Amino acid sequence: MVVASTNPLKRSRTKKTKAVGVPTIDLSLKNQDKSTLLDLIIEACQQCGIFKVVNHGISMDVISSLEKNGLDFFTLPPTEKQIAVGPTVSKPFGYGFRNIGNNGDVGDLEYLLLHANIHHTCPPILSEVVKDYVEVVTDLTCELLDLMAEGLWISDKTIFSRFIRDVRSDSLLRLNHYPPIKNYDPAILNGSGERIGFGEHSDPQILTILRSNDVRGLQICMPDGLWFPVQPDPDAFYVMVGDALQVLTNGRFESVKHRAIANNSLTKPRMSIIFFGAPPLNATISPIQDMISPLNPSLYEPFTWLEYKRAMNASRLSDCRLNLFKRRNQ
Ligand code: GA4
Repeated sequence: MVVASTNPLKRSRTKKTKAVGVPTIDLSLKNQDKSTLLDLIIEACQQCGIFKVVNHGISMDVISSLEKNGLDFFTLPPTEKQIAVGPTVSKPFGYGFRNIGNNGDVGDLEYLLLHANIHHTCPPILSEVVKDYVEVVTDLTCELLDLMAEGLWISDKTIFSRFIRDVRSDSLLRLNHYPPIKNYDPAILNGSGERIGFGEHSDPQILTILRSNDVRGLQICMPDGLWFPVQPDPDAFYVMVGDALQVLTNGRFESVKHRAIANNSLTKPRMSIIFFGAPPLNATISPIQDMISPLNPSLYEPFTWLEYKRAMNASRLSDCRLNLFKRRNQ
């Protein structure tokens, strides 16, 4: 919902309205009132860095098949999960449990991290359903990025989506499985005593497309630092601006800090399926020309996606990696 008001989720420098909660974008508007759709998308990206997409056109069969096969995978005994992944898959890809990244982050979850374009990172028992899902979610990501470019009045409408369409794109797919509560592990309580499923962070990539079952857990950080719970909606996708899109738009869009609270259900697992649309490793990321002017000089030094990944892999989840690439002389 976007309303005229005085506070929450404010991010833009120039906006007269401010968003409350997570805006919903009805993608079917593209056939009826495209200019309203473009305005709503830009408003959502500028003010919140997150929106929910309904009427996205992705078949529920493709989503349910991946969800079912994913849940079956996580139900396997631990040794069989490793066997199903196969011996050739190496970190960070494959099956993970509790440990996130290389630098001591932990959460109450298990996961599969797959490369969207390097097929051997996917357990063979999931490869068909993953392939189908990646195909449709890539199309949705690119459609949204093209709408963003158009809404920003950028003449080259595929300037963002070309990174994702590139066959060398470093896009990822992640299945996060948050088990129902069994016992409390004190190591996963954060400083405020909350049980954490996946700690606070912004996504490093260009665009994130998240779908979860109907178990709650996702939260976004408001400008005042408070956490706002995002209602689960299995029929919709949540779209989040990533760090690379923040740089490409020269800070006009801001990546959204989010986290997942550990599952509070006694019986039902939470499962999220997350696509991270990323550039190829050798792509240079810097503010695009249309976003730079004497009044809006470039805020970031150019970097390659590989350099950004190195910075990520050396950091903790909650670190702000973009600070490393901010221009200092302004
Ligand atoms: C957050 C977004 C994606 O899940 C991810 C994560 C990655 C990982 O799990 O290996 C990172 C994290 C994520 C950013 C900082 C580093 C790297 C864990 C971590 C502590 C796959 C990604 O691309 O960056």
